[in-house]
This record gives sequence, C-alpha cells and structure tokens, in this order.
Amino acid sequence: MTLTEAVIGLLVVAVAVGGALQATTVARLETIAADDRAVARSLITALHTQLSALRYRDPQSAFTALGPDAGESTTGPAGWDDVDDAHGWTGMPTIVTATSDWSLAVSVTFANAASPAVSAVTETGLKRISVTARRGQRVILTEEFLRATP
Ligand SMILES: [Ca+2]
Repeated sequence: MTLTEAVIGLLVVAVAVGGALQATTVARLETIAADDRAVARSLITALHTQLSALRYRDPQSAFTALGPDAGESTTGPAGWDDVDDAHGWTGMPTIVTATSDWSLAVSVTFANAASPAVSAVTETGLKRISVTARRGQRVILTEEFLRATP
C-alpha cells in the first residue's frame, strides 16, 4: 500500500464515520421532536380537560364578548367559570407539573355553525378553542377544539 492509497483510505473512513454521526444526530433530533410533541399533546389535553368542565357561557353575565368578564381572574383556570375565559391566557395548566420552559397559549373565537373552520364575529352557539404549546419560543403543537352551546 502506498502512502497515497493509505491517505485515500483514511479519507473514506473519515467520510463514512462523519455520515454515521450525522445520521445518529438526525435520529436523535427526531426523537427529541417526537418527545416534545408527546409532552405538548399531554399538556394541551390536560388543559382541554379543564376547559371541558366549564360552561359554554358565563353563568352570571349576559355579555357575549370573549375573554374573562369584569371582575374575573385572568391568571388561570382556577378563576374561570366559562370556556372563553381562557381567551388570551398564556401559562401552564395547574393540574400538571412541567418544566418552566413550556407554556400554553389559548385563543377562543366564535365559529360558523355550518362551517366550523370559519370564524364568526358574533355569537353562533359554537366556540373554537385553539391551544398552542411552546417550548421556549418554539411552537411545538397547536390543537383546536369545538364547544357548542348545550
Ligand atoms: Ca366567565
């Protein structure tokens, strides 16, 4: 084996090892992404469970604007009495423990009853709740739920 052949052989090995390391890194990143999606789904499901226990409409107020009504807490689920009190809220559900770099953001809109993917400006008897889970500043998952007036 000449010196040139040896150098070429080393280069081939180096490229092969580099490719294997890159494949391992990609596989690890995909695993982390899948883990993050699973955590995000779990956090969103926990909040959805809390929201599902709330009324469609505020029991004390006839006011139909979305968001907490006058005098209601904006700090989290414990102060909510209807589903759209969550509109504009960002935080973590109280029934789960998660690392501090996770957060949830909620948006509630009226939805067109005949075409729920379309938002409506006024009360329709159907609300679309969108929950976005972030890890740090990165959006991991957004899920939407519909809630109809009983
Ligand atoms: Ca309320």
